[in-house]
Amino acid sequence: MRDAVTNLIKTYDTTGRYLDRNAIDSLKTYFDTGAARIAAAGIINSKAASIVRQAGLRLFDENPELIRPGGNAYTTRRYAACLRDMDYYLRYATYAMIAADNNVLDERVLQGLRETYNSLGVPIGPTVIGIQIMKDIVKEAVAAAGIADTSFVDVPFDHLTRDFSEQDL
Ligand SMILES: CCC1=C(C)/C(=C/C2=NC(=C\c3[nH]c(/C=C4\NC(=O)[C@H](C)[C@H]4CC)c(C)c3CCC(=O)O)/C(CCC(=O)O)=C2C)NC1=O
Repeated sequence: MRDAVTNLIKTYDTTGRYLDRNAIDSLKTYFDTGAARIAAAGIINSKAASIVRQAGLRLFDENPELIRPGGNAYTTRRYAACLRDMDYYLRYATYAMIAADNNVLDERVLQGLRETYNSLGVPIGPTVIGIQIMKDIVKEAVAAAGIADTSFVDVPFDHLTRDFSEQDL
């Protein structure tokens, strides 16, 4: 698992360099957005269950075939598994957002996931939509808390969906 700072230090240490202007600039960006990242994590923590529930409702409202007989989220067990997956994505996206590095997503979430989904017939397209809905809900909540630039919220969610989409050839 990596974060923005350890990652940068590793890069510079490999070549034995002091932290130059580029390093200082990227560190500055990281620390300048630190308070906003922490505030966003606090908001997600206090609303996580409701974010997941709301995103699920919106997803199934837009894709009702998922919860009909033959749909992958049909039956209580699979419906619950789907929301549990959404909860994983939200929690790990929060970790990545705090670390300002997507490595935790690659290592703990995405590795082998596509194979699992394919073998269980879990559809990737609606999963991507569900992740994007959660992103939108989080961004609204963060903006409502007075944080003007919420672009840092996009990064981990977009990483998850990009990885899913790229592999879904
Ligand atoms: C922390 C990292 C991590 C992830 C990401 C993870 C995902 C994950 N989701 C699974 C199943 C599942 N995932 C879904 C999800 C969905 N079905 C839909 O139609 C929707 C589009 C979608 C919800 C958005 C469903 C329904 C299952 C159960 C499938 C089955 O057992 O038939 C499984 C198979 C084993 C199980 O049921 O627990 C895994 C491993 N597990 C992990 O440890």
